Amino acid sequence: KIPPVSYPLAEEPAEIASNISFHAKYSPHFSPFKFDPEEAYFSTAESVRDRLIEQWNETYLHYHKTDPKQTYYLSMEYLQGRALTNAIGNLGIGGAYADALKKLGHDLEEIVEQEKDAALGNGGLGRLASCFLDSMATLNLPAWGYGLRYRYGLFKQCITKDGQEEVAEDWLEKFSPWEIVRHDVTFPVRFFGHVEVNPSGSREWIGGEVVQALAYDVPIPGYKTKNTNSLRLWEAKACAQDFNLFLFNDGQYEPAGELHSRAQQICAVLYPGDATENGKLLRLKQQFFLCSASLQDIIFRFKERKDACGSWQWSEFPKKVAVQLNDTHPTLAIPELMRLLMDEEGLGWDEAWDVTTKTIAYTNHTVLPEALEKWSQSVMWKLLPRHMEIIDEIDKRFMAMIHTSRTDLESKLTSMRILDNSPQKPVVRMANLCVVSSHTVNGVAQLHSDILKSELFADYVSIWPSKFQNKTNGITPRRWLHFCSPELSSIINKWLNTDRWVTNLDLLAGLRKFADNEDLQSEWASAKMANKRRLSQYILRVTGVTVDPNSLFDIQVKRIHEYKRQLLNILGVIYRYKKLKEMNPEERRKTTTRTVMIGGKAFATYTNAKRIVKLVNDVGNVVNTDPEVNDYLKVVFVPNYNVSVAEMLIPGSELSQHISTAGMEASGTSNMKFALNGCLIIGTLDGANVEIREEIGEDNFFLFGATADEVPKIRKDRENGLFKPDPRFEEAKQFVRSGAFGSYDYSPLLDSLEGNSGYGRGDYFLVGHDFPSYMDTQAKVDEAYKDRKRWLKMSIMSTAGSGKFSSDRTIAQYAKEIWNIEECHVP
Ligand code: DL6
Repeated sequence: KIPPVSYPLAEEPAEIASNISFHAKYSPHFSPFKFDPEEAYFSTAESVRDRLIEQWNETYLHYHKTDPKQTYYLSMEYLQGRALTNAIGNLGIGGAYADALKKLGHDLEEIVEQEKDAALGNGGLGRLASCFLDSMATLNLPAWGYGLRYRYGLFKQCITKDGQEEVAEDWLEKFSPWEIVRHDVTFPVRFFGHVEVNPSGSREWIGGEVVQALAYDVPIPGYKTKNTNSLRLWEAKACAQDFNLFLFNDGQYEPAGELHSRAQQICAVLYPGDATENGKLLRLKQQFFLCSASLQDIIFRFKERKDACGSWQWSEFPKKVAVQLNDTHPTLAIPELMRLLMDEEGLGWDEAWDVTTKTIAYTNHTVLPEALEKWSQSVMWKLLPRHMEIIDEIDKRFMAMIHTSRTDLESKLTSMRILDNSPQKPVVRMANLCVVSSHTVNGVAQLHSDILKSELFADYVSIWPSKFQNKTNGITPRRWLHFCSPELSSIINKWLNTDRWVTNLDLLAGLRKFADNEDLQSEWASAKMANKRRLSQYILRVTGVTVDPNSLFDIQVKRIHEYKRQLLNILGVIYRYKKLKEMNPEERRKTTTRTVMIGGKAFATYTNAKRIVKLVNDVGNVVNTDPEVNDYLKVVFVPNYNVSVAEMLIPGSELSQHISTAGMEASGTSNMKFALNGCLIIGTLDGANVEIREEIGEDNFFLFGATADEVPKIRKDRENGLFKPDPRFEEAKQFVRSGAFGSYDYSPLLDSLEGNSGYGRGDYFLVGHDFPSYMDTQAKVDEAYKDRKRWLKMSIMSTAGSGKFSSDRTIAQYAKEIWNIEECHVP
């Protein structure tokens, strides 16, 4: 036991200032003689971490003592963003810290800006995982996040004259004050090798190479509660004995450290390119590394707690452990749990299968065929021979079940099987493995879950009808309103006469009755204007473009993808620009002035997405420097979109675009963040838009475009030559082809919108089909914006209708309907 420590964790600003100074003086990371904003950030963060550690230790002990059932969320991605504002906000000490820093000659807002985003994810899926962690802690749920500690997370996007350039982002350049390295928590993880049969008949995976998984814990505080959970991130390390001193002393430096450098590669990069065989192998290694280390840890904890109470049985495991797979990336948890139970713990197949299927649940986040993971069987046999034996056996038993009890499905078996043995490319279908082996499968918005049941997983539904659920996504109201827009948050407190909406978002509905109130509208407008001014300054700083805070701020920020249709947005802007140029000054003055902001990263090898980034930048360069038009339209590409940039953009937004081809966006979560901040949505009936529109009311949502049901027929008609393009669409494309935005050859991008059929041709994403209704709806937006009272009412109604989209609601549903866990409040 550690003896008592005399280091008071203070409440008063003067004492907090002394805590911060303590770290500035004694931190081994910096000179004790200077205290610039960066050093002030690190010492502030370290002083906050002290508090988190206190709560985190108490939480661990409480869970250990009470031994509740716990959830383990396995995710290859977390987009945590910055932690300081969130931590002091959740601890309820933001004001005291601001005052303490003032005493030390610093400004909290400036200090917060020093922190680098932890970007260990790509987009919505990773940010969802981070919102879930916040809600799990806030709801006092005994839960852990497990992930990987990538050395380089998501790349930094630089915009050059050629478009997007990717640069490695070193979030650990100095160090992260939020993680606690756990030298006491390590597990071996094996790759390659072979399987041997022991005299007893049991199977053993041996040989190959073994790396150590070392835990780094990031405390996750709940809002105004002592419960502080853990995000455990694994790093791969080789052992000292793997360093070949003999070779090193012989001058063979690289071979001497080969195993070390191979271990380091595992967590070097988030989503290493997988075009090469090496790249594929590395990704698979990452996935297995996460699954194996996490399950060994989970089993260790289960046994430790059980052993302390006397005799126990493995059938109790699912009563203490719920494992949630965040998409198929951690699918290998299934065969790894089977292996650990059978080969290490000595269970038979049936018992191990029973435990595994009662423990594991799977969330699907996409229906896009290219995103449904399939791993080459030969790569899997090489890297994970024992797991392939297990997967093969699961596949055989599934087939046997169909042959004996569901002969009506035999004709579907080829596509339902886990193994696709087609001779050209035998693969393992990870989604099928998840569906067969999980007790619950869920989609992330009602429409998406319906599509899973009626299309992607329809054949399985007839076998296991109750396995399939919907859990509409949500976002944490703390980060996405309370902390990122303090002005709007205070207005809501005032009009609702409570701040309880921060943990009970349904209370926002109470704003509805004031939506017409002129006083509220005027306060609302000033808060929005303050946020727009702040955003304008940011835009000027990062792009050099001056934007008018009185213009309509129209924002689309998300990963760049053809199905998300940033191309529809920019073609609409191009048409608007052309019309503005054709108008006389009097006509121009009557238009609604807009600032269109588009941001997002394109995957490094996704050529059409990168062309879209370039096009938006080229359009911006022309429009923003055109003196005839630039008082009425500005086009800004916001570089390096990430969580902290979102926290600046979303509060300042008035219109945001969620315009994916219907049926293709599983949910979307930025739509929820924008609506919560009183931003109106122009969108298709896709993903969670459907539910957002239901909640905030049809009159407050600018709807356009084909519905998911209509899409197949529209594509078919087009194949049959029945598509008649709108003249406005043709004019916009022609304008780009004419070279109006420079000499770059956009024809491959525009050609994808021509022709009759095919993915990547024939306008698969229906930009042309939806263009006219999009433009007509944009004209309605322009009209609505001119009516200030109406717009403000719609804005208030958007916030008021956002209660459903709290991740607290989503997580409460997971806890009750999938995990069967209960709150375990640290007293
Ligand atoms: O569920 C979180 C998020 C959804 O909001 C998005 O609609 C969905 O595209 C995303 N899915 C993924 C999965 N991989 N892919 N592609 O990122 O999940």
